[in-house]
Amino acid sequence: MLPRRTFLRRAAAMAAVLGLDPARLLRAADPTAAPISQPLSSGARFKSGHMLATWNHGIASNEEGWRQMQAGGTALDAVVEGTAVVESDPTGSSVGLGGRPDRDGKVTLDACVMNAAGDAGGVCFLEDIEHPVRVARAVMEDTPHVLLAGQGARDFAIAKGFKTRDLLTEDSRKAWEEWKKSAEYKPIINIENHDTIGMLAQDLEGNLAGACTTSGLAFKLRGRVGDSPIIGAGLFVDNEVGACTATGLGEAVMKTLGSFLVVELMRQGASPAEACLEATQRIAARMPVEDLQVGYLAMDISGRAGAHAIHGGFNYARTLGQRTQLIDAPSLD
Ligand code: SD4
Repeated sequence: MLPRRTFLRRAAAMAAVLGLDPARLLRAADPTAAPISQPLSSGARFKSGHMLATWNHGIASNEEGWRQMQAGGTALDAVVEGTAVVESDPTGSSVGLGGRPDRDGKVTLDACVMNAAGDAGGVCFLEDIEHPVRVARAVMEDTPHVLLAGQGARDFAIAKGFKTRDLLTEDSRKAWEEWKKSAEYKPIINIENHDTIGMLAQDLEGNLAGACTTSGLAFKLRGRVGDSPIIGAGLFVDNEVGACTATGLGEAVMKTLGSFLVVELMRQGASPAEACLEATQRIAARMPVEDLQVGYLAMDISGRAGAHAIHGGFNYARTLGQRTQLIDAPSLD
């Protein structure tokens, strides 16, 4: 007998060839199959608190997220305040304060959030505000829009009471001066530059939320925006299925709409690990990947987690109830 997932995939492919509605074919062929819009993979909704956050700094994010949930906060509170901790850490060289500047020496920030209702907010090319993730939340909650950019995002943040500050630390300024000596425009790709925080949470009610925040590629062309504030690319949350976030070279993630892809694969029955693997393979099939890194991190509503990267070196923090582990993601290498 075919494994259920293989059966479902083949049935869907067959439906496409025959020009049929795959959901109807699945129901006709397998009376136990859920409609295609329902999660096929999951069991019961997990309700004990589950958080995933990219890279080593994810531990600090999850600790704050756990505090938020213990105090009655939602998954959204957990991811916003969890990632805000990393935004304030001056040692993180690709998030918030201390983030590496663009090639003109300016720190420009990208972030987005998504909640269990499917609401979304983001900011991109934002300057002088330490917590873009909180501004992204305000865009979601207090405007009819999804994404504010540049000066407009900065004006909005100030109107909302956010204070401005210089985000270029001495360390970042020195790194920029060193980079300028090479006199050749080349952004540093993420294999070494590891701090973008993508965080996913499922709260004690079983609801999902996600946040992603970054200063993007070091020494990028001024005005460049990556995947991190783009819903579906750097982050996607569907409270009926699961959530995914991305880290790495944003251009590769945007061209394949990676986080949306991972959630849709989970909807069709893939586990978080299988979906992340397939999304990295999708990139590798379309472009040379020797010099680029992308990592995907995902959870589903039944409490399963998974990750996959193009190259080794991507890790993430997982908190399940009170237990936190730092886990190395598998890679295509
Ligand atoms: C970007 N995806 O701006 C971000 C960078 C990143 O860890 O993830 N760094 O392309």
